[in-house]
Order: sequence, then C-alpha cells, then structure tokens
Amino acid sequence: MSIRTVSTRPFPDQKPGTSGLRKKVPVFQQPHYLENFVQAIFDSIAAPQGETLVLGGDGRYYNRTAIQIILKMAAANGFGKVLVGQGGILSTPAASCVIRKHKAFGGIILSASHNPGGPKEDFGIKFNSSNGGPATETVTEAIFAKSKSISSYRILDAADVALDRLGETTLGSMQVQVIDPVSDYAGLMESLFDFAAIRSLLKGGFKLKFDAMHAVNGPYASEIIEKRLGAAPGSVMNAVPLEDFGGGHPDPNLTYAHDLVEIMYGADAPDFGAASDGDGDRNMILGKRFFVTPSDSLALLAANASLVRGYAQGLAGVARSMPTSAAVDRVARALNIPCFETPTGWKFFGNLMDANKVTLCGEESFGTGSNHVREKDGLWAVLFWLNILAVRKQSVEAIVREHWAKYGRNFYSRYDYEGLPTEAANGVMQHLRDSFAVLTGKQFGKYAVQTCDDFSYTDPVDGSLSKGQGVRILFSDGSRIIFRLSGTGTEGATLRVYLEAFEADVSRHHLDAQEALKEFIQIALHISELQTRTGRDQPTVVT
Ligand code: VG1
Ligand code: CO
Repeated sequence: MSIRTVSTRPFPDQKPGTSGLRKKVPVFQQPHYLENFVQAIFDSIAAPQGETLVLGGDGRYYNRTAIQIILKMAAANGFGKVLVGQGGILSTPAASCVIRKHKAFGGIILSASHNPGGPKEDFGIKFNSSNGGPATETVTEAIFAKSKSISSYRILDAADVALDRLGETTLGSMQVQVIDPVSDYAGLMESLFDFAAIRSLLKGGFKLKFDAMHAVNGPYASEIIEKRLGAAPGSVMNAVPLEDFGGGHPDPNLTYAHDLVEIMYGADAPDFGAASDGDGDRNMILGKRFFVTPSDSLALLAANASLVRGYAQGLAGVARSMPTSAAVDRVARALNIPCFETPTGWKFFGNLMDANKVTLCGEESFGTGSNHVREKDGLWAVLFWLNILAVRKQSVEAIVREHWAKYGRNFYSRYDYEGLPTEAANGVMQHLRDSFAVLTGKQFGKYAVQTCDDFSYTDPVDGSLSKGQGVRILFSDGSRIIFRLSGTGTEGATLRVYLEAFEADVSRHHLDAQEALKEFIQIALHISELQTRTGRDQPTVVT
C-alpha cells in the first residue's frame, strides 16, 4: 500500500453554503472533485498526526463511494483512526454525538439533508469540529480559500474497506473502526428523557406514528421508539433507508410528508405524529389533526423543559435563528433567561452552547436541538415532546392552545420560491435594500414599518461578524417580513419569504395562519415586487 500524491486543478465552485458543500451527484463524480474538497478540509484543519476522525452519512446515493475515498485520503493524511458508521450510515445528530463522546478531532458528514437523492439528485459534504458542531464560518472560508489554490491531494492506494461488518480493520497505518451507528446516540437519549414514563404512556393506549421518510432515521427510530419504548410494531413507517429515499423528498413538512399527514388528518388518527428529514436533524410535530409550527415547538420545549429530566436543572438561555418567530423570546422573558438571535444555520449556535450561554435552540425550518450535541436533532425533539406528553397527559393541541393563551400566538408562515433565475432573485433582494429609506415609517393598512435592515450578527463569543444575513422589514407591533436567499440549493436561486404577525387576542388564536396572514402576504409581495421581477405568482412550497 502506498500513498499517492495526485496533481489536480482547483474547481471554482467549492464554497460551502448554509450547511456544507451541496451539489448534484454528477458534479461530485467529476474526477478529483470530491478529493479536492476533502484535501482542502484536511489542509485547513491541520489535524496533528494520529488524530481520530468520525465519518458517516445519510445513506443517499454516492454515500458509499465517497466514504471509501475519504477513508483512503484520511489514511494518507496522517489520521490515526476513523470511526465510521456501519454501512456508511450516521445521522447528523448521531455523528455529532459520536465526535463528542469519542473525543475525535472532528468529523465528515455526507448529506444533502432534505434534498432528494439519486444519481441525478443532490449530494453534500461538511466538516464538523471537535465540539461536534458544523465548522464555523472562519473554518468554512479557509476551506473555500484552500479549494481555490489546491494543486495536489494525497490518497492511499488500497482495497475498499468492508463497511457492513462491525469491528476494526487497518488501512495503511490507520485504524478503521466500523461502529453501530445507533448505540451511542440511543444511550444519550436514554440519559436525557424519562423512557419509563414514555413507555407507560404508550402502554396506556397512546398511539403514535413516526415517518422516517426512507431516510437515515429509520434504524434510530425503530430501535428507540419501537424497541426501547415499546411502541406498537409499525409505529415507525418508511423505516428502511433508501439511496433515493424511495423517490421522495425527505423534508418533514406538510407538503412532502404527505403519507404521515394523511394518517394524522384521517379517521382514527393517532395521538401524535412526527417525521424527520434525510439526515435526521429536522423534525415535524403533529397532534391529532393539528400541526405545530417549528417556531412554536421551540417555544413550547423551552416553556416545558423543567418537566424533563435532562433539562430540569434550568436553561442557561435560548437561541433562535433570525427568521424564526419570536415565540421563544417571550418564554425566555418569562423564565428570565437570555435569548439570542443568530443568522440562519446551525453553525452559529455552537459558540453559544460551548460558552454555556444557551441550552436550547431552534430554527423555523423544522430544526430544534440542545447542548446535548452540536447539531439540530430530529428524534431528540420527538422524544422531548413525548416526555412532555407523558408528564402532562394532555393532547398536543390542548398544550399548544394553553401556551398561546398564556404567551400570545405568533402567526407564522414561510413562502419558498424555488429554482428562480439567480439574477431575478438577486434583483428582488437589491430592490428591497434600495427601498429601506422609502419604506421606513410607511403605513400599510394597520401595519406601520418601524425599521428595515440587512441583518448582521456579531458572535458574542469570538466577536466574528457575519453580514448580509437577510432583509428584515420590522413593523411597530412586532410583526416582521423577512426576505432571504437560500444557501443550500443546487439549482438556480431559492428566495424565502418569512411572515410573522403577533396576536395577543385569544379569540383570534383559532384562525388558520394563512387566513391571519393574508393581508401581510399582500404587503410582502407588493413591497418586494416579487411577482413582476420573477414572473412567479405562486410559491413552490408554503410551510
Ligand atoms: C436551510 C434552512 C436553515 C437550515 C439549513 C440546513 O437553509 O433554512 O434553517 O439550517 O437549511 O438544514 P437555507 O440556506 O436553504 O435557507 V439541513 O436540515 O442541512 O439539515
Ligand atoms: Co437535515
């Protein structure tokens, strides 16, 4: 076995987005493409010889091929050991858990999250640091800079590693340990939640359905929900991970998790429904014929955390991404704990958790998590909910309505316009930035614009500044319209419009969000000139 140094030329497009580098599979299949990026990671992080790396992915098409390449490159770059999930599988939160538990130098996670998989679909790769969290912007910028000047990479000439058998092998002088992808993670969940209480809830006739969407969480959910918690067989549906997610779009929302939605809104619906995404870090929570918005879910977890063993000692603080509704802010105020507002993307929560400034955090995009790992965590959120339900013994809907009555309701919706020509999308954003002065102070029906800005964030821990994180139109009553370009897509541009209106009046809390936000949506379309500039009169997805 010898180490080969292969000469290469840079690809100009290896800039990591919101969560790593995501491209279509054929892009990654170009000669040297994946290798260049992996070498750029290794060069940027400069791990000392003999360190441990964690490696795994969501099982989508190209996962196994990429894992073999990365193993051989890790061996050629001086790693002492790689912990790789059996079959190449590790959910994103489980990878974070394994990095932390085994004190690895970092990890490489292969995933394009909720984007479809398959030979012509999406693939992705990202580096997570020793805290288990996505590399900070400083690191991802260094990786991008390296990728633009790379001239060679190192790889070991060796046969492929058997990924399906647990145990240790060697690759050159590096050890490869194939680990059970579920066990460390499941153990962590048992330490945080009262499994006995959840077991007796399920024994008492409480019914649940978890849709793994043929994605990575299947084995995790089967082990935890069916085996350890004793839910009826079949409670976990679409439990076998498939390379193309069964042709579906593994995004847990009302549009794409339609199998589950039909069950939860059908006759004889279970008491609780949930789904997670391609890499297992997102979650959707449903009650019987009832949808919990992710922003409300975060607020509810914070408000009920004292009921849950792992969090009963109190929360240091909470954090939410800027477009996420301010529902959690009011809970923080009531609990008298700090609430941080960060740019979109989990990488901004890591420093806050490492510095023990926050315990829970979340995003409107179906992401919630805590300092138990440094990624958002879909199954964790489901177990947190089940633990609350086991203690409170009320329905999901009753708990949410009580919450609104106490704190008020933030009506919330996000409109996504996918696959827009990049120029048109940029044009909308520029037009909005050019309109700040004209908009400020303007009245639209009952809404008055208080201020507008392009969100920027100074990390309170390391002082780093992140600019251009989304246009905010802030109204005097606390309502907000936000415009942002997605950083995870692989085709054209995706424009996201986030709408939020606060309602204190309980007699209006029963309204449908689209109904309550009707006027507001018209304002957003009007001020952005979105329809004329993009030629779209309907969003692709509404959540
Ligand atoms: C989207 C979401 C963001 C999330 C990111 C990664 O990013 O809006 O909140 O952190 O996806 O999620 P963007 O840039 O497309 O808006 V994923 O589940 O990688 O698990
Ligand atoms: Co994801």
